[in-house]
Amino acid sequence: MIGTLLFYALYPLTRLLGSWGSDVLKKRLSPAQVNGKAVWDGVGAPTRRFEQSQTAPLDQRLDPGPGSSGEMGKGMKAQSPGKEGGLLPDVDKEERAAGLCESERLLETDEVQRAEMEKEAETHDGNQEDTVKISEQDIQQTTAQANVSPVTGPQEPLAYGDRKPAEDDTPATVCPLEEQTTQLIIDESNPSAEAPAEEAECWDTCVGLDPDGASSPSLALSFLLSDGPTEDSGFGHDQPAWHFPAGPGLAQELQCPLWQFPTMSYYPTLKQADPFEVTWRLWEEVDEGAAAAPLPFPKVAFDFTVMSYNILAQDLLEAHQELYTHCPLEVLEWSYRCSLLLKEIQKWVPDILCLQEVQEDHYHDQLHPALSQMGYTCVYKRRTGDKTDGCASCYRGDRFSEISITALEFFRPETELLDRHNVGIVLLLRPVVPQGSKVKGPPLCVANTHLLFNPRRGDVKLAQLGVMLAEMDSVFRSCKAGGEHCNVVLCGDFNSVPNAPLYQLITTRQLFYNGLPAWAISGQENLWHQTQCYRLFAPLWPSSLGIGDNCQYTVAKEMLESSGKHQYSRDFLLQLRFCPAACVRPVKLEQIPGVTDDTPDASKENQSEEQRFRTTISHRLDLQSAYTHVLPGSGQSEVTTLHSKGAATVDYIFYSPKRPHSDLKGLTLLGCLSLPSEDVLWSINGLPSHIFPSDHLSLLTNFQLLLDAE
Ligand code: KL2
Repeated sequence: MIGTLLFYALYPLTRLLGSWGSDVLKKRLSPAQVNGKAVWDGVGAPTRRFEQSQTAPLDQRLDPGPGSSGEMGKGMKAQSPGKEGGLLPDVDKEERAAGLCESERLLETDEVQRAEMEKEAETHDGNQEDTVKISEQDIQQTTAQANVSPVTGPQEPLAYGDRKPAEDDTPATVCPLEEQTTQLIIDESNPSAEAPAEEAECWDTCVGLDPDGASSPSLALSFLLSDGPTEDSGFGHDQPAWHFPAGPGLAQELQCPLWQFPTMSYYPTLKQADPFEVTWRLWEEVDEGAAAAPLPFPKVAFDFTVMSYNILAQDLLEAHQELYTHCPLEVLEWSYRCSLLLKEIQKWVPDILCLQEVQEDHYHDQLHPALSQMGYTCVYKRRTGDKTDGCASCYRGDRFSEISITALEFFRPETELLDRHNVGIVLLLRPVVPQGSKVKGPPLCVANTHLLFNPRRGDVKLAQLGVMLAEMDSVFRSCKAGGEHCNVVLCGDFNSVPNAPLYQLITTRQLFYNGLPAWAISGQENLWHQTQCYRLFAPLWPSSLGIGDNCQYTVAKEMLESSGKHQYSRDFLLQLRFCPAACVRPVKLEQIPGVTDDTPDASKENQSEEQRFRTTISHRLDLQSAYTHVLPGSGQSEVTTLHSKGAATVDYIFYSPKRPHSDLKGLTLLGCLSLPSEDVLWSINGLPSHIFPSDHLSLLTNFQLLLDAE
């Protein structure tokens, strides 16, 4: 600690003195040389060392090189102790400070001793090689670490364990890695072997850097620092996991000092560390396919992947900053998050991509252009109201063609319950089968939504889901009418936890909701202690919505849209005939013969309310979740979203599964990208992070669809 403080206090001083001293020296002395080339002597512009093969004859290496090196050679002679005795102590000091190698010092002798020196230098040749070998060791270490640890810059993710770059890490103190790399390439041409420790130190202290960066670009920086996501295109068969290379200390390596005290180093000595990888998300195969009964006729499989991802709209992030206090500021910047996000999409290249919280300007400015370039066709639907985000559903044009698109708005001014501005998109796609193939892919309905967040308004969420399911059902039925079976995928952020009533409606097709507290529908919060709470009673939504309690359109959608003013259907009003309010005759009601003179007959009231109103909602789509929501082994809950206030699963990919004996109907789940537990996510600093760009994780599944091969 004290040493470090001393270092900070003395280092600038020594640099100042050093630079002053060097100016003085430069006027009188030429820089030290090795192999006929100037070497950096601790001050001034550094130059490259060991450019030529260390096995080249010494005299060749001692030949003055082109340009100034000849002059330097002469200058070097002037440094001989005999001629510049007065400067000797300074030179020695400078040498020590620069930590010049033994071989260099040998070269700094009188010309008279040259022949002798040549001989001696030859004996030191091995040492030079050793020096290089050490440098190679360091190189390997450096490159290994560079390979396992991403760059500290804002565009690259940092792996867990890496030091966050200090805010005052100015470029001046950071060693340009490309230059370092160049040095490494040069040195790599030499065979390596073990070398004494002092030689290693010598290399460390003597190594020079090309000031111009005029170095071989043959080893790209991006290669050294590249991480999995950028390199691996195509769906992760080569690398079926979410690999985050990690390793100790690249950040420290990047702090390559221009000079350091031989005996005291601010920078910890590097320990040889084997590179290691940390895998946060694994691709998990699902054995569903094996369980499926073999079909008696030839079939063709069409595999496709689906990603659902709430990407966290920047405006929402800024509106709820209190949720992200655990995050370093740079991971909250849109430019940083956007680049991570695109890398993630590029890594997995899902065939279908359902995004939520897509901010409109970001969609138009960055996401849509980038996704189009990746081969996606996209449909965007912004939320109604003031919020600037919405949903985007994209599909790869080479895998699917479009049959129809429906953008849904859940806000219905005529329906009190549907007064929130959430939206959804329903696509009807057809798989693209290889050209010349006789088979026709069956249609696939892909629905994407982001339901209302408000944990207390489960009633609104249910109604929004009802609208979504009705549209999907309509698409399903129109396919059926055309003689085709439509497979279904429903994904998005449902703002409801697994097995809560809303989830149960989706997966069990039915929900008895009468009397349920509204907060219980989504399960986000437990407000059971509240004495007063809003409860759900039948009917949940009015018939004027045009959607029955079976989540099907009751009237043709077109009719409903054209008859905008139509409020209550006859059937709905008939249900109200004998309700308690209707049986009480208003005191001031004018009596009109044949119209208001008939008092409601209470004897007809024997029909209970439950009989008159169905207290359940249901739907007809066969849906199940691709994820199980618990981690195998530990049994811990999977988490799809996490921020300062909590973590939960609220994102899902539901699909219509292939049932036994269902011929070609249904999808087979082949695999999922695993989700972590909350503990694991907090161990990597929560969300968003240098690894994951949103406060949600992406969900990724692989499905198989069978086509008749006839
Ligand atoms: O939970 V979310 O985040 O699925 O990631 O969906 C909503 C919330 C999103 C869209 O409305 O905005 C977030 N407290 C915390 N988060 C909120 C709040 C709130 N009061 N309101 C909206 N969101």
